[in-house]
Amino acid sequence: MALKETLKQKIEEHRPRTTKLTKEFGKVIIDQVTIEQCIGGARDIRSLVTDISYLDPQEGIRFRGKTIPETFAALPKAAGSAYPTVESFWYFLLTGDVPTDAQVAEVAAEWKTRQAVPEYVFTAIRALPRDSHPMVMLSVGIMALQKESKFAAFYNSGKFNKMVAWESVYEDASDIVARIPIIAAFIYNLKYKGDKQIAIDPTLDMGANFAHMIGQSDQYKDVARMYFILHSDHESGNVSAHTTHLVHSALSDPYYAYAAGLNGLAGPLHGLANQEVLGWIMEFQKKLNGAEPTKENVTKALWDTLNAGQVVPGYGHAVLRKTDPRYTAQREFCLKTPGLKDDPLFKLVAMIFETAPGVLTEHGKTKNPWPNVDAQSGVIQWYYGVKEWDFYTVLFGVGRALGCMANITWDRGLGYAIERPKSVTTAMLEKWAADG
Ligand code: NMX
Ligand code: MLT
Repeated sequence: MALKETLKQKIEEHRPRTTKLTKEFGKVIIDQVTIEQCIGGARDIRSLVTDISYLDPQEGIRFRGKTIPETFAALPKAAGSAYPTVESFWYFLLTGDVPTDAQVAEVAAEWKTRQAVPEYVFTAIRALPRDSHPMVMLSVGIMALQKESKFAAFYNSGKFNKMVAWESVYEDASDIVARIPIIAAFIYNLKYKGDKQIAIDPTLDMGANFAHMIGQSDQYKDVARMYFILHSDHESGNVSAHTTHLVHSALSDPYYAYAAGLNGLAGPLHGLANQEVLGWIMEFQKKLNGAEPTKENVTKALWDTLNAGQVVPGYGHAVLRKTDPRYTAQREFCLKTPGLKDDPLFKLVAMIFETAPGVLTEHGKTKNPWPNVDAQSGVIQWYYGVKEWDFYTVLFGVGRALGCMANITWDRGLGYAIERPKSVTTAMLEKWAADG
């Protein structure tokens, strides 16, 4: 059965569960809210629902119930590779089923029909100053594409129907995931390669084609596949996924919603941290002035950062309380890749891994002194020659599209309401505080 048909069946089977929970058990209490949470970024309040992924503070992410190693092991692999295709992962995220080779081939063929990006999108990006941040370019590219929205067209058709609205979200979502790597590669070549663009190779899967379009080696194909899958989803409360969900809850179409999500991803406490990590390392190396990095000078650099009131990029997390398994997956990729495991930058990042948790624990502020996904990702890009670190968050944004688009397809399928939490005033908090 084709992906959309399978999804239709899954959504229809799932709907009664959501309806029953709302109608029969709607008043069951699953959490309470403290003043600290109200002021402190709604941390840990259980108020979002998704079945696409779940983040356990100790274990890390599970995609559709599978850990990262289980996901990589279960999915059909790209030809000649130990890594799954992004296409197979997309099928899995949307349906929860491990696809057959034939189902993966169908998704790949479908993406080929969706890949072509209209020229006006490139014109809009080219019109920006060349020193605009690549995340601005990506966000503009997605916004420019909005006029293609099938969901917006359906909404404006006069035939809008909540029961089938998810189908046009699925269409937009599939267009976005198929096109975003093409836009990202265009931005890369525009900004860093003198606008020497490389055409799509229609014989390649998404990750391999991205590698080809940014002029990369064969080895980078697996980097792209791994990278996009690892960055795809991190349950629903993170800034990019939550923003996408929130904006789409107003029935803004997937283009508006994901451009908003990308704008959140561009924050230094979120996706921009991967660029900040490389910036931090380069600054550190500059100060070393040719000397060898040691545990002592790394410790000093970490304290200098903390004493300057800055955060150590790539460390800490709002939910995780252990090393991020996405960090571990990338570290293992480095360790098993000849050349990369002996690379000086990898060695330095490994030394930061040995040092930073102790320093952060002694500093005593962060609830999680362990590395997150961003602490390791730049090293791999750097090694393969993608040294333009302000591009790294764009790579995150290509991967995150998979999770955000799968989530809002299900949001519409299950008819989730417009998101509208209630705010209170400081005086109200003070009164509740005084009342105990
Ligand atoms: N370095 C220094 N201080 C930190 C760090 C860090 N890496 N992480 C947290 N803190 C501080 C934080 O600023 C806060 O200080 P204050 O009380 O003065 O406001 C205190 O520790 C408590 O924060 P937490 O409750 O541990 O963390 P929170 O949930 O608020 O924030 C992050 C989570 C991820 C925003 C935070 O750990 C951070 O800023 N990390 C560095 C940036 C980063 O790597 N972000 C990427 C996250 C993953 N991603 O890709 O999105
Ligand atoms: C993410 O992947 O979105 C980050 O780890 C941040 C988060 O989960 O809050």
